[in-house]
Amino acid sequence: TAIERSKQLAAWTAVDQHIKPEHRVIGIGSGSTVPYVVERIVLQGYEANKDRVFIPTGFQSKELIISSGLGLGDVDQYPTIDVTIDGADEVDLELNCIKGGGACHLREKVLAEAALTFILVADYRKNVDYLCTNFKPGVPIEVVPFAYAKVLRNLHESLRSPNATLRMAVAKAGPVVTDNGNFVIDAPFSREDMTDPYAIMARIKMLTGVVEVGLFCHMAKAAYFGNQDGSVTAKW
Ligand code: DER
Repeated sequence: TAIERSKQLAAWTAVDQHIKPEHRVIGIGSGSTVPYVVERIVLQGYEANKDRVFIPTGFQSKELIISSGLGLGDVDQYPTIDVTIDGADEVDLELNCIKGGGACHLREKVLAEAALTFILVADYRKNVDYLCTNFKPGVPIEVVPFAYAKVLRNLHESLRSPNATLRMAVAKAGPVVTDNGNFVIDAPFSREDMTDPYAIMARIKMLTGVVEVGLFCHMAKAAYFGNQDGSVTAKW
């Protein structure tokens, strides 16, 4: 499909532009765009990858690294990463992004922060001027189960997100449970609130019980979007 092709375009361009032969520790994100990143890395060949370690951002990412035959590393062993490439749910004009559509944003943010270079790859739907434009569920927030109802109330009553909801699972009764054993709240915000996503992120982060917020502000060095016409848009 056009969307899958645009994901592949973005991913291949990012790998070609930002993974250098001397890079030994590479962070691998989560979602449906990142498999095209790994596809391009594998295409570089055994020789190029034999001394490299690839750090996962969760269960799906770890399985992708293993099934692709790439060397698996752990962020405990490699707390400094040369480059992390990850997907995004939306990216605004300043490269702030919403992440967590796949409920992986805690470990993703750890690897984004541990990376000397953090790169985003996405299809054209994610390329927006302001966050919460297309991505209607809003900002994913990982919370400890004990505190989810309290955090929901805080969002409804104090943080202008009256439609915030606990993310319910589809193939499992009850809420989504993250790789870290926590719940996820999705909190939509207005365009005006998303003119300063950092301020919103900081206020959410201070709510007791919040583990991590799916707003990655001032972290990405560049973002690549595949377009429907086969071109690639780069933002940096
Ligand atoms: O959950 C995540 O953070 C993913 O990276 C998500 O933001 C992007 O997923 P996609 O590549 O399947 O659109």
